Amino acid sequence: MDRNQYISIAQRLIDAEVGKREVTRITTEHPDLTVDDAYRIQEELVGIKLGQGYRIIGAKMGLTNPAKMKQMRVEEPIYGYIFDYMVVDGNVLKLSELIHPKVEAEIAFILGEDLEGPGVTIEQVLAAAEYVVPALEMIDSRYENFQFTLPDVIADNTSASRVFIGSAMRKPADLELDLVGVTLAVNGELKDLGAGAAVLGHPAQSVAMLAGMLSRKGLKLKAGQVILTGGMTGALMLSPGDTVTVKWDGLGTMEFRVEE
Ligand code: OOG
Ligand code: MG
Repeated sequence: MDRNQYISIAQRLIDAEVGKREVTRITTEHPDLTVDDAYRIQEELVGIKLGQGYRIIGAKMGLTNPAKMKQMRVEEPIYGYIFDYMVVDGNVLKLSELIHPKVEAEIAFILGEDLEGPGVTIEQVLAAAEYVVPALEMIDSRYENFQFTLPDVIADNTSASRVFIGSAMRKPADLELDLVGVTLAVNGELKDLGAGAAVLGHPAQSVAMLAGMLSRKGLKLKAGQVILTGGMTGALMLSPGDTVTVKWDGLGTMEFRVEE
């Protein structure tokens, strides 16, 4: 594959996002697409968005949860980028802006210092992190029926779409992040639950691994960035009228309403 092909696939995925319509997954047309190709497409997609004036505010890890890896039938974590326009202000999610979003409960880090891999440890992540915050990630695959292979979802910026960032800011040393439990309820009914340990054994391990993956590209995580570590729960489909309530140990409660 050459750069022009990467760019045209990236543009197709951006058009799907902006036009709010599903597209056929790339591997239907390109069955030999590799993970490396996929990150090259993702880089072009990120470049196009930066060229449109959007800003990267951080990064996300995905498929860090064994339940999720099974649900999506893949074997290794993946990363993508979070842009400024993805952050939702307030407590309403508008379905009309998206394709077929699902919600995940996550733990996020706000970095106070740069983090450069390889070989980053959990302790180094905790030391570099200024705050830990709760976050709700809305993933919205641009592919038909939310179905994809690993390279497809990497190219699609790992389904990144929207995020609610919680207001509880805690110092990492004040929490045992692997033991933090979370419950996710819709209209008062418990739908899923999880714990920090579901994220690669410890959410900070996810950031450490991300720093390692970025270092292979000569990149690093930067002070001020927010890093979503991956779903502690499965991903839950949303319907108009839903009220989603998520409670974390030590990180408070977040709630939002889903509208048409
Ligand atoms: C890929 C993104 C998964 C997570 O936290 O595991 C993800 C997807 O399932 O669409 O964000
Ligand atoms: Mg996620």
